[in-house]
Amino acid sequence: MTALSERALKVAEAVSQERLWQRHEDLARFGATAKGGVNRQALSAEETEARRYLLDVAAARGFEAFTDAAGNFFLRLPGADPGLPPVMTGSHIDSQPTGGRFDGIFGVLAGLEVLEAIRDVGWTPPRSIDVVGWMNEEGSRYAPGMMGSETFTGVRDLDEILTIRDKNGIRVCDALKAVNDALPPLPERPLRRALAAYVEAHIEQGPVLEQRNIEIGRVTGIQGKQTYRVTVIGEEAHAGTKPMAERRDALIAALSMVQTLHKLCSATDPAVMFTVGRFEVAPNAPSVVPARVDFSIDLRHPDTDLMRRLGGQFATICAEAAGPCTVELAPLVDTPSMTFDSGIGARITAAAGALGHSVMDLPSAAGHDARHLAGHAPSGMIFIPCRGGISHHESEWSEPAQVAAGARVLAAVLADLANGVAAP
Ligand code: HGY
Ligand code: MN
Ligand code: MN
Repeated sequence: MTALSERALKVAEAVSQERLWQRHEDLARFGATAKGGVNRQALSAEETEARRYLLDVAAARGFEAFTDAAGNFFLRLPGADPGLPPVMTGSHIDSQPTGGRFDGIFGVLAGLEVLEAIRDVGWTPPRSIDVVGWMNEEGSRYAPGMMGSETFTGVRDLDEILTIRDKNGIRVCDALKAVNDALPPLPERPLRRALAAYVEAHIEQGPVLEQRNIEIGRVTGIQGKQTYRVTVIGEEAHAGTKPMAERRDALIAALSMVQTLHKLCSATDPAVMFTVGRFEVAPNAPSVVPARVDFSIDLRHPDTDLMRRLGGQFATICAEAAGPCTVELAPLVDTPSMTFDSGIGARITAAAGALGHSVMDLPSAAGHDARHLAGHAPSGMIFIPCRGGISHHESEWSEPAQVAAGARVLAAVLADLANGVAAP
């Protein structure tokens, strides 16, 4: 049984629910939407101001701040022995266009609260603790998502991501330069830095904890995910004069592809998650036969082999449904189902119990940067409930007590990891 140290309990008790909740209120201002959510796109002006806010808070508490070539940012509580690999926590501050106030940001603010609690108890751990804000986790403005954590861990090359463009043609490197130019200059540290451990706190983005009335989730792993970009090419024509039989209508072909793929995925297994979230028609004019359709595919399943067998059929299905049009299916992401380090998981369960919180094991249906950190250092995730399991929605919500409970468990786990000179 992993016992909790007195030190860990003391740090956890120093977590301030009021301070942590106020920071959530403050951060929700950056990209606030009329319906109470946030639209804080990766490397946007809104994210820049959110970074500024966090840098100011860190500076006021004497924490160090730095970045890396991928645009991740780090807030550090320096440890007594700078030569030891740090313990890392954090998540992302970018959001979906109709995002909520907690997805990603809870993990960053809970990590920052842990640094403040450690400062408040006047302790300097042997290991430094870094709070990271991963660049472009959501993949909304720039696809694919998780660019920052994938580049940090070497899953993706830096050169590959820097030239990716958003729908306005702005490259990642240009957007990143604008962010860096707008903020106080930060030291840059290398990618792939050694870490002693990584622990990410996040809302569940599902209904299980709330339905079971459980306060803390020890995340066992993350299901597999494949994403694709599909481009269907037809030909513009006059809506009034071009005979239907002679048209190369990209919309009709794309709809046939989506319907066929959706039917296959729905019939394969109830746990298959198939989503076409982006569907762009060009020239998108009422009296012009569509000449081009670009759409996204997001496919997920806990069984990697099943997911890959299914995804492996998509190119043929799209080609068969193309009719007089042409189609290109470009794979973007293919990440297998993964499980987290059992040692870190055991510490999460022990900390929750020692702090008097109910806890259960559960897998994550949503993706997280932690999946990539798991191949870099012993990693784990802590979940808190969110109302109705709703996320990627402006009504996403968690209560102050739930947010504080997650931060206390995170504090206890990080304190013990940072106190251990021997790697966990
Ligand atoms: O899509 C995901 O699973 C994550 O919330 N970005
Ligand atoms: Mn997230
Ligand atoms: Mn998300």
